[in-house]
Amino acid sequence: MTLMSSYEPTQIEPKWQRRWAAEKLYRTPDARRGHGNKMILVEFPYPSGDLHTGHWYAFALPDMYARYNRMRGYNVMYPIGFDAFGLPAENAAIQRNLHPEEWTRGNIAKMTEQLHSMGAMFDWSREVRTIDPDYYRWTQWMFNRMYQKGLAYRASTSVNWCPKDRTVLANEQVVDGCCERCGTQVTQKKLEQWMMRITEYADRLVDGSEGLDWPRTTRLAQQNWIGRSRGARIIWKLTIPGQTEGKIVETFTTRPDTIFGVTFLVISPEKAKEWMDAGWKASDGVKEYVTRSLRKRELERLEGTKEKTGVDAGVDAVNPLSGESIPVWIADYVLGSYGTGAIMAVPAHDERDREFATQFGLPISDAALRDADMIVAELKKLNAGRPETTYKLRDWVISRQRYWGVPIPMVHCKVCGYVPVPDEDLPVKLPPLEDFKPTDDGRSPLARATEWLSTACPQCGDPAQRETDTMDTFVDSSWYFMRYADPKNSKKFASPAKLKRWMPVPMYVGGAEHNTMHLLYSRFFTKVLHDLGHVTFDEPFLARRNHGIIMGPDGQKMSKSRGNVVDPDVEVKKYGADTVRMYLAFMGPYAQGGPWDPKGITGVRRFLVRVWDLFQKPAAKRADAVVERELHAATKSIGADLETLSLNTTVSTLMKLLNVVEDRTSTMTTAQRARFACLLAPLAPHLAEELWREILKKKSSVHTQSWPKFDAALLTSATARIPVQVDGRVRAVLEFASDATEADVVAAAKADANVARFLEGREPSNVVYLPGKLLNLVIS
Ligand code: ANZ
Ligand code: ZN
Repeated sequence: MTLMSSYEPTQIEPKWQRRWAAEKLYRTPDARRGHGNKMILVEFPYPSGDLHTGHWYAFALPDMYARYNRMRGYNVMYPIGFDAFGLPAENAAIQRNLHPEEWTRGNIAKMTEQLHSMGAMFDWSREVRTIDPDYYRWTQWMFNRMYQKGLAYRASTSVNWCPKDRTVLANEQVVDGCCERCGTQVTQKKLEQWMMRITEYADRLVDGSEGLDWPRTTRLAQQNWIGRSRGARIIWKLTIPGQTEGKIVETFTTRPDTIFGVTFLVISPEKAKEWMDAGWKASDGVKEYVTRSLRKRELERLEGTKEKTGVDAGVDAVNPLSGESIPVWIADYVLGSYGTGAIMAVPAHDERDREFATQFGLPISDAALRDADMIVAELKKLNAGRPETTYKLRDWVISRQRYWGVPIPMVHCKVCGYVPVPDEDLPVKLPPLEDFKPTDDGRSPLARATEWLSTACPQCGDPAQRETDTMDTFVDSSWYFMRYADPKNSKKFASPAKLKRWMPVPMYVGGAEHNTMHLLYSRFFTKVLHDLGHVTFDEPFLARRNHGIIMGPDGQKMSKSRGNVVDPDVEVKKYGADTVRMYLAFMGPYAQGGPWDPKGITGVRRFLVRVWDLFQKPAAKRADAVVERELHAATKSIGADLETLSLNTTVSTLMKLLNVVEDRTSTMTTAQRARFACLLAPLAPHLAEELWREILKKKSSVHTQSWPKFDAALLTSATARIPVQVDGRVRAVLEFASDATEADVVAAAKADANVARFLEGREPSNVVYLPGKLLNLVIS
């Protein structure tokens, strides 16, 4: 009698984590003969200080996919790193009276330890941290390449300004008019900023997204964000009282076919202001209206429910095709920043125009629609218009007036203007600064690093000053995945040979919140590097899958104030990492996420205990046919489900398999156990390894095994057609239930008339039976 030990993940798991590290089991070579490379990418975490269930969901589940791919024969890289610059770290540091560097590095250390408890196949030797000068040197180098090509430039623009964080925000970081980070209402401010010319890539970013294996919602989100509209620009001659002839206004429309239904034009308050600045003598009413509307935020102006406001400009325009004279109005439902900042109003076809016309008693015309192409051709002939495409996308403002970021590698010289820091002088290291807090005047705190600040102009040698703005952290994360291919390279951001081996990324798993910014910026960077000849691909991520969000047990977003936070460290202590992993997989479709269910996790834990107990029993001598068929079926369906990240069904399939085993024989042959351990390996890597090496006494890791093969013929139906031979010659083909035993098959064969004829009453000297496949009765 053997003494049964109990399942103790707290002992098993750290043991294997140490062994795997010592054996360098998850080090990924740049190439492995006969194995294709596959980088399975997850979004590298922001070192907030604590690994939460969301991180587990984001990393432990793709780890199953990564492990499965490895067992399928790929040389899989599952890399990890830290996106470690940025505002939240800086704000947290200010709150705690710490330096951001101290805070960030401490968090990285803590999170690294927590990540180890997950038992994921991360290749830590390739870790990338955006705050390491060895990394951001290349972020700066890329900035310089873009500067050389005019893709990075400086311009004075009206920017989103968060008065609380005292920094510029990208449009993408403004949600409902408020700062995405702190919720404060964002204001507009005119500032000189460094920008990236992403608009130059607008068309390619739209068109390139079509061919990607991405969720449709993600592709649509990008397309909407870029907001390409095809239409026409139309030029209208104006009659302005008291002014000379020759003035015009241009409108942008997506509906040139409606031109005969135009009953008035509307210009934005911004356009009106432009006219006034250029000498237009507007009435007091107009002046008052323009001043008032320019104070409103864009968002308020767009809200459809509010009453429309406007004022007659006292100017007339001439329809270039009908010759009709129509009034020009000023209204703030027309935006200054889109199209030409002026529209032709067609109240018969456009909702907003109709509301406006009704409110102000302007005419509505029922003129027929025309053919859009013909209209545009006619306008072109008259020099009164042309086809035009507009975009909602704006150039990317990358300047931040904050400390904790990559310094923009520029020097300002009184003589030469802005001069890039030469490549050989990179990185421009972030100076250690005691007082790193932001200032109210919008000057970057780096201006206080007086010693660092003054330098010589790289061009003329005169005393000059360094740029004090730092880069938006989205720049840092726009290329990190490439660095994984060659993380230690000091000559290039990555060698072309290694990039070729690993890029583009075949599978990128992450959160839907990155649908626009991060994914769009990474695509932009990749296209730029491609055009400059540094990489051979121009899309970084061939496939993308989004994961859902884990809610608290109450179905609400986890938050400390609600008291519904599930701490993975606590769960791991209670149940073990394998249980937490498998439970997260089990809870529902990966793209959906859902609420944490304390009962659900105990169910998964019970399952693993049963697996453990099963392996404590002696192995069977002979394979049970039903168990065998179920194993084949499970091998097939778990494989197919892992392939598509349908992780919840992989767990239920394993549970079903275990039920069958327990119902039939409560054990398996040694060979069947080995296959079972392999099926378990991606989901519960520690337990599978324990069963594999300690109970089955195998030398090499279960994680380096091949995924078991399944026999499709066994699965096609519940019955099998088995050829029956007598002395190697087929004498009958008989149908059996797939779980028929050898004895069943032999008995039925003997009873078959034709088989009996060849047996001539003799007892076979030997019986060869290949389960479910063939029976040979040997008589001679
Ligand atoms: C005439 C017309 C008739 C229009 C019709 C639409 C429907 P998207 O698709 O978003 O690009 N528009 C143009 N510039 C604008 C601005 N600065 N502020 C507010 N509205 C503006 O929208 C393009 C349409 O939005 C344009 O086509 C214009 O109205 C309006 F039956 O022109 B349309
Ligand atoms: Zn100079």
